[in-house]
Amino acid sequence: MAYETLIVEIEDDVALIRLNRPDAMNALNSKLLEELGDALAGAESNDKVRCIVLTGSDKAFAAGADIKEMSEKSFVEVFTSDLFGAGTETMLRCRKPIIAAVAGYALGGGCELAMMCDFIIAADNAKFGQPEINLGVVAGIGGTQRLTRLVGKSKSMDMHLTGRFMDAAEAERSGLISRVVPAAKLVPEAMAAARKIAEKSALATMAVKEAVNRSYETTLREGLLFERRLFHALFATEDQKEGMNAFLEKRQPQFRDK
Ligand code: CO8
Repeated sequence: MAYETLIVEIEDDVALIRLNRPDAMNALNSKLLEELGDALAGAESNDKVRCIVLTGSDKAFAAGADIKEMSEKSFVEVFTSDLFGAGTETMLRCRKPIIAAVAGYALGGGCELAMMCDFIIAADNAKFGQPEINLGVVAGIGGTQRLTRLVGKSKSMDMHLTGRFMDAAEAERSGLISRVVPAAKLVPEAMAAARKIAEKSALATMAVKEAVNRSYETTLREGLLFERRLFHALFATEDQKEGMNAFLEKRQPQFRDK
């Protein structure tokens, strides 16, 4: 399907979704978020897709919500339309793993979008920030909550209150991202990680997502119980037998998502 604000390619079991508003540093407007929701729903229901990579350009993953689009809106308009709320829901519901591949700016809603993915691989030129304070507002799609959980209160407060940017090295040190790679290798590296995930049993990758995400929502005791039950439940699958037998027989497993 052709989109106005995205380029979507499917290759080797991986959907590569590229944000594509080059004139506006990939700022997130309603159209882009609507199309992103559609592309993610399409990837989720497509049997040929086992993992998703979300990326931008080499200059910007996304420089935030579209300031031009929202600057004149009233409280009633943003409240009643649930501005950006619905557009991001599909991403949170997606059961297939999503990797954010971030080069350049990931600011405001762009940083929040990256944090909504399952993990972030960044180019060495990446810059993360929550500069909404400079616009007289605060983050609105999870920045105060997710950044705080990822990097801790002190650094999160620093980022939100000063509006400063964090480079890739600081982001890796702080736990915001999983790895830093040279800018030219960003998409190949993210695609390689996605292909590796695509080789696993989808039953196990879904279980990983559910269990890790649950750690944000519940107590340690409940989370440990949830994880143990998922572990037990996977013994009802053919893929568990295949995975363990393949190890014992010193061969590669052939998972069938059964
Ligand atoms: N919105 C709209 N247009 C943008 C945005 C944006 N967020 N960011 C950049 N652009 C546009 C610029 O206006 C410019 O367009 P034009 O050429 O037509 O003037 C073009 O992109 C290139 O930008 P610059 O000339 O500014 O490029 P620089 O290299 O000088 O600077 C920066 C790049 C640092 C990224 C700079 O553009 C910048 O600071 N952008 C704004 C960053 C920002 O404040 N982001 C936060 C936005 S608010 C937000 O994300 C809230 C999310 C939660 C909403 C939830 C609602 C419920």
